[in-house]
Amino acid sequence: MRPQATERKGRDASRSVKIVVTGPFAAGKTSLIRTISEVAVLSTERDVTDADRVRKRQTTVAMDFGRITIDPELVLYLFGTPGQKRFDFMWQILAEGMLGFVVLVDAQRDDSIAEAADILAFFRDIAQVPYVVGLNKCAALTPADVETVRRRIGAPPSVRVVMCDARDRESVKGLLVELLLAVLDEVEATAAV
Ligand SMILES: Nc1nc2c(ncn2[C@@H]2O[C@H](COP(=O)(O)OP(=O)(O)OP(=O)(O)O)[C@@H](O)[C@H]2O)c(=O)[nH]1
Ligand SMILES: [Mg+2]
Repeated sequence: MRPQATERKGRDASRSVKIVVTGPFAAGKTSLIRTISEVAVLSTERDVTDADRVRKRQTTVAMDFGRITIDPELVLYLFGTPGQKRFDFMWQILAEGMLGFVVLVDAQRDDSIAEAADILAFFRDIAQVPYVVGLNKCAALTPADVETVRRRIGAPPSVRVVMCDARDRESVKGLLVELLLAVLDEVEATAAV
């Protein structure tokens, strides 16, 4: 799938791009988009009705949508996916036309890391676009743990794996900048061929 961008011509010419935030149930995807969005986030959260209810009362059932202006010429539209497997039909729909994606994981939980590996494999299969891995809830992680999580998720050494806090604006900004750098790396690599 080719990266897509729309360009508005004129005095305030700006480029808007689509970024997807995916990852397992309760990784912090909705929190991340709410933390960084400059507009009220459109969320589709409903009460959790299955066994996951002990972890969290509400879950995303379709998508989250937010927006962040990186500079006057670059606006990111952020789409958060549902985490629960029963809504995975939305993943492919939301991935359409994305420039890149973030895989967010609850780094405290083995099951979240295992699920993130499956989700990453799915997204890599449907879209050959740059991505970063965000390790949320990472207070107890050491640098060695980061490498262990990288291996378990199946991200190669060239992929940025970044500790983050989805509730902290600067941290989320840092993660998105890493994604944009990954996009630039790819542009440069393509130009060099
Ligand atoms: N400790 C900690 N808790 C967090 C962090 N980010 C989010 N949370 C909490 O973890 C839970 C994750 O919530 P969501 O943002 O709804 O997660 P989600 O990935 O959108 O979940 P689904 O849509 O259900 O897949 C919430 O209770 C948050 O308050 C973080 O960086 N650290
Ligand atoms: Mg959510």
